[in-house]
Amino acid sequence: MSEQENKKIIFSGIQPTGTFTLGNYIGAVSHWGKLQDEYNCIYSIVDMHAITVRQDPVKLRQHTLEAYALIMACGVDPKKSIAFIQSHVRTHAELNWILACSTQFGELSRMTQFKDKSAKHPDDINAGLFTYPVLMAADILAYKADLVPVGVDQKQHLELARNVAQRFNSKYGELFTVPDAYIPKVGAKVMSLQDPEKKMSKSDENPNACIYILDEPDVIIRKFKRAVTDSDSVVRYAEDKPGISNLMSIYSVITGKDYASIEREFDGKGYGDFKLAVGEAVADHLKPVRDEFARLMADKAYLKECYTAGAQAALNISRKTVAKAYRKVGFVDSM
Ligand code: AQP
Repeated sequence: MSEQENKKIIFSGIQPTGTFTLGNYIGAVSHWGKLQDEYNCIYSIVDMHAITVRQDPVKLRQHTLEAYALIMACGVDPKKSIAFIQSHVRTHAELNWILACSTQFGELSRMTQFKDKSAKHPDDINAGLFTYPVLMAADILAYKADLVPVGVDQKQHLELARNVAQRFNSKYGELFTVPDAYIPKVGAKVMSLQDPEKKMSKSDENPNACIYILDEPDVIIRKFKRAVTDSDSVVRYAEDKPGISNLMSIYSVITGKDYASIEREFDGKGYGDFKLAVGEAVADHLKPVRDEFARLMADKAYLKECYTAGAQAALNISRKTVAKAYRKVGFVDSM
């Protein structure tokens, strides 16, 4: 990343908990590349967040490398942005502790992701799952990010990061930038293809519920054909048609067409034609991502070079913030 002081800073992260879904792509990662010229962008594969849910260590290592290659395949250029793996940069864990001491138990208890994930993993409601939003605040505040591109599901965590930043600043004096969410207008919450009341999630146990961005074209088309819709057969965006509305928002983001022109395009045609069109459009759109991913994964040495340089650049920025935070809370200088 070139040091351009006048540009705003963007931070965003993604967990290496599996291959990215179309939800991760449309809601977050597809925007990352486009933001690189206008902003100073910092992107992270947040492996420390991933272990709040039990992971197979071998798979986590593999998914982390793949996630790094995937963000590049989706448009992140490590020469324009800082792109790194979270556990490589010690300052995230250091700042996490400082911020944890400015976060209230009550506010963490209100986080819906904690409630959802504890219900999903009742045998492993660990402290890390509870304090996940504090680490996320550290990720963002360490770089004094102005903007955080996220899907709607992360809005509550971002609000908490804002509160923690403000609380720290008023207790100890100005240090952190209070970040704003950067939420896409369409596609901020892509829903499951099998249960359109639920968001599409990497870790969904039903593979038909998600489009993974590395799925083969025939798999993508088949999953869209099986998508749950309603008993009506009119392609129309409406609150009482969550399945069709979800497919319409996906089609709209991928093709750039608005809802009115999609309704005209499929006027008099059934759901079958529409689902096929969505499947084909998504499969075509993702082809270059799949090709670039395969090319990058074949060159592990280059990936390593990129994530090593990214971690060094991230550390250079964030250690200054952590050093200031340590001073402000009253820790004695170590050297
Ligand atoms: N369905 C979605 N629609 C729009 N945006 C989404 N995001 C996630 N799901 C959708 C956005 O993707 C970014 C990275 O998310 P993450 O991996 O850090 O965590 P997550 O939100 O918990 O994503 P998943 O896919 O649901 O992962 P698992 O299954 O492991 O919990 C975020 O910006 C998020 O808003």
